[in-house]
Amino acid sequence: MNHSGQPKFTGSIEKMTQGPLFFGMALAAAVAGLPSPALALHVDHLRIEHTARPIGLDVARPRLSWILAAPAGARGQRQTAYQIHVAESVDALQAGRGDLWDSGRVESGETFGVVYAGPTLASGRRYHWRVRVWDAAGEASAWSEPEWWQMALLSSKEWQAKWIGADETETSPLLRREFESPAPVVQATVHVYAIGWYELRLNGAKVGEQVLAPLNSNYRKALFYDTYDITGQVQTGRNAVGLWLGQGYNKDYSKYGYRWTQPVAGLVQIELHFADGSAQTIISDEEWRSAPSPILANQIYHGETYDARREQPGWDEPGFDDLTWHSVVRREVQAGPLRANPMPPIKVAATISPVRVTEPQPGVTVLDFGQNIAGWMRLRLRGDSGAEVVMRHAETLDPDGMPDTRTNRDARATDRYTLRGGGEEVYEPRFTYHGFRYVEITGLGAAARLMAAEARAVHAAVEQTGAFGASSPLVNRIQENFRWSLLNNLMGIPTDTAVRDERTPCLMDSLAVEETAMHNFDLHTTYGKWLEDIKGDLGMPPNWTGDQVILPWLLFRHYGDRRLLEDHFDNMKRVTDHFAGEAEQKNYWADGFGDWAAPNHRGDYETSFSEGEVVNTAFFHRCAEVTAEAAAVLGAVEDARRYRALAAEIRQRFHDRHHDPRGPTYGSGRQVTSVLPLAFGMVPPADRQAVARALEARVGGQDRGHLDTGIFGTRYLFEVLIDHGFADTAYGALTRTSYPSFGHQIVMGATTAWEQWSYAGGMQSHNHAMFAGPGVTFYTHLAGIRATAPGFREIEIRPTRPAGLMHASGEIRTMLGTVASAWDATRGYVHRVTIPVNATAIVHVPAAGPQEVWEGGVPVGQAAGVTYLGQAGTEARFQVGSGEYVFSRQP
Ligand code: RAM
Repeated sequence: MNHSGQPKFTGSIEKMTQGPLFFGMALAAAVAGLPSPALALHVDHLRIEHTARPIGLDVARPRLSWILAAPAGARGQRQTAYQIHVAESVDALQAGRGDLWDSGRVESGETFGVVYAGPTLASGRRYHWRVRVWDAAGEASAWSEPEWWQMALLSSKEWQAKWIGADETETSPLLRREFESPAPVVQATVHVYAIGWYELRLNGAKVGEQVLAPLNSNYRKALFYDTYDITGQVQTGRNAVGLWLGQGYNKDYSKYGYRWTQPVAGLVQIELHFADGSAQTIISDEEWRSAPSPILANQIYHGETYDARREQPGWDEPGFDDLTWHSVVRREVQAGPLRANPMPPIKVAATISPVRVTEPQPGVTVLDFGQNIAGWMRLRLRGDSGAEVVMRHAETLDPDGMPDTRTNRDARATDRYTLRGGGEEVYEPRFTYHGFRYVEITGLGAAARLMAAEARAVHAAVEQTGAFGASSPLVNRIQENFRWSLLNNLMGIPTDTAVRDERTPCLMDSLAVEETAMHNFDLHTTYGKWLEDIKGDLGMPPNWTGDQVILPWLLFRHYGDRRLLEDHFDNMKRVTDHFAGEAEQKNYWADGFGDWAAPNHRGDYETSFSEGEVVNTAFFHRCAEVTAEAAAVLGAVEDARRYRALAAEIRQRFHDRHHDPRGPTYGSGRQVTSVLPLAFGMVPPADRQAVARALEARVGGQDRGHLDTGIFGTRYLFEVLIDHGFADTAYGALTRTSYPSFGHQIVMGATTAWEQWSYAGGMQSHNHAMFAGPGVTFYTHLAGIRATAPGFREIEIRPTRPAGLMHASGEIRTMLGTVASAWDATRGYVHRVTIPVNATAIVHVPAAGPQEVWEGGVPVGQAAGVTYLGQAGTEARFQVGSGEYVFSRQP
């Protein structure tokens, strides 16, 4: 746990020792060898379709992006033109040729969303590219370092591989074949997909670092296959490829999830390329052989049973005798088309040692890993052949120190390992995962000695792009808990919980936290894939189904992704129209989940519903507004008008039906009934302040300074209060330590966000992401970083300074580069701000006028590149361009 108050990258424990990653990037770039040290921009962070060096890209007209860094001290820098070279070899690039595509000099400030416009890209081909730019003064940068990408199989016809499996009674079969590589390969690639989970092996080693692959997805729509570069692993002469299959999201997975009904099967296609230009393809087919594996049972919820005595050493190496193995079974698979996986795969992100080991009962060892995670344990053992060790996972302990598995519900979360004997053995499961902090191990003793135990935290390997820290250890721990719950629930889909027998696609849970997630992690491609999964599902009310309307808009705002908005626009309209069509008949979804999981002492399903109609009407309104905004961006004038009119109608109806002028409140007057109308602009402007005051009175009075909200009220409560001048009340509720509050959870030992405010109940996981919604407010309001134009091209830096908070800092790596804001009021007021090249910002400084403000050690009037814009109440506003700034109040 780190309470230093500085931004810390804690999503991965292994990275925890690193300091802030992004401050000083410009400086580093300046040192990293600019040819003309004085002024030129530095081009870095080249991405294609938002991905670094994708090995399997199946976008026909991919989009390119880069990030610019200005030399230290430079201000107001921007790009005025760019040039892109794409070539079929690095040598061509280095010889100065974009032999496939040379964009020529393009007068443009665009650094992302630049569409490749060269000749048609070919399947499996690797392309090399580089960029240079011209800055505001017309100075050319050096060319960037060369980067590359590789295309996937662009048409399903190019898949020659056949679906193969084993006898249906095999829970986790091994499949293998050998092949010959007649000459050294210059490029070797493998594409793989499986029904169930797979581990791919080549010549005795695992291919890639992925676990729990392939991704869970809406299988009716798309199967996302993985591609690996195996150039270094293929040897001239004999090779062996092995495919190990597990059950994954099979028929025993929740009926609310995307699941398979067919038995496990795999699809493998290896492409070898040789120096003479020839190629060879090896596929999964009847030539493969199969056998049972040491995994005797595996199930996503219940765990894995592994008998190491049944290992077949060498099965994935050439020369292994597979005479006793069986022929594989050909399978016919009816499912959506195969597509290249666009999102970061699932990996082991951290390896954690136990912080405490106890023996609450004789023969029972309990490990505490100090952090609630999703994943499994890795054991090192020595002992006798046939001895069995059993691991039971839990989030909590009972008063006697034994695992309390109540929150697992029907997930048995138990892994069993039978020792091979004769030396050290290492085991970690492959085809299951658990949500846990504690593990009970039984079976240890003379016959099975534990040499080491580590927890392996597993999630989609998203990049960390945000950091937040403040002077309050409690707020920092809340931030930490939010991050962990988000990561623990980021697999192929955002899941509800990693713990019990669910882990399903809950659009409502995701909707409540997507902005927080995007401020902390790079979710561009992950959410793009998620939108493909959920597009067109119309079964639920707006606060669930509305995710597919609102998320494209959030992605457009955060990443400036216009193509995604275009791609989803028709669906956004369709879903909003669908809501309009069913609103009356469904009584405005009065029975919907509403402000799900507001404080309720029982913490169970029946008592978790609240304020269905208010919440769903608010989200219906939000969908109409967002659709109108998207229409305006895309130039669909008539649609913009129509959805604005719909939003106005919804507001009117909402007002007529729910407004109580005496409050002034809406409906029951519970917090969420004011929070959402204020957050979503449903309150007539003239009434806003009065409604906010009534909300503040409710929080401070009847609710004794506590929140009284479920996932949506909690998402917006704090920022609505802050935006209306009640920062102290907001901060008070945020930092309460009595029930119901995040602080209460933390006092009770929480290292992740919980499903309910109460500790125990009928439906109470301690590892749910859905309450992490206020995390975005840490960035937007406490650190004060807000995008006022899509993709952070325009930024407002306007921190809130509630009583009791002495400093706060946030950094976000945006499409343009790092935005940072760190203020400190411990002595006077100092505010450090970093604005990336190509962006402009308005910075608010608490001062009665510019005469009170200094920047960079001089009166602000003398500071380069800072323009006073006027006062906003007690704050002076300044316009700045890119660069680093240090504002302070007159010393
Ligand atoms: C449970 C989930 C989730 C919620 C639904 C309604 O199944 O855990 O959090 O979205 O209920």
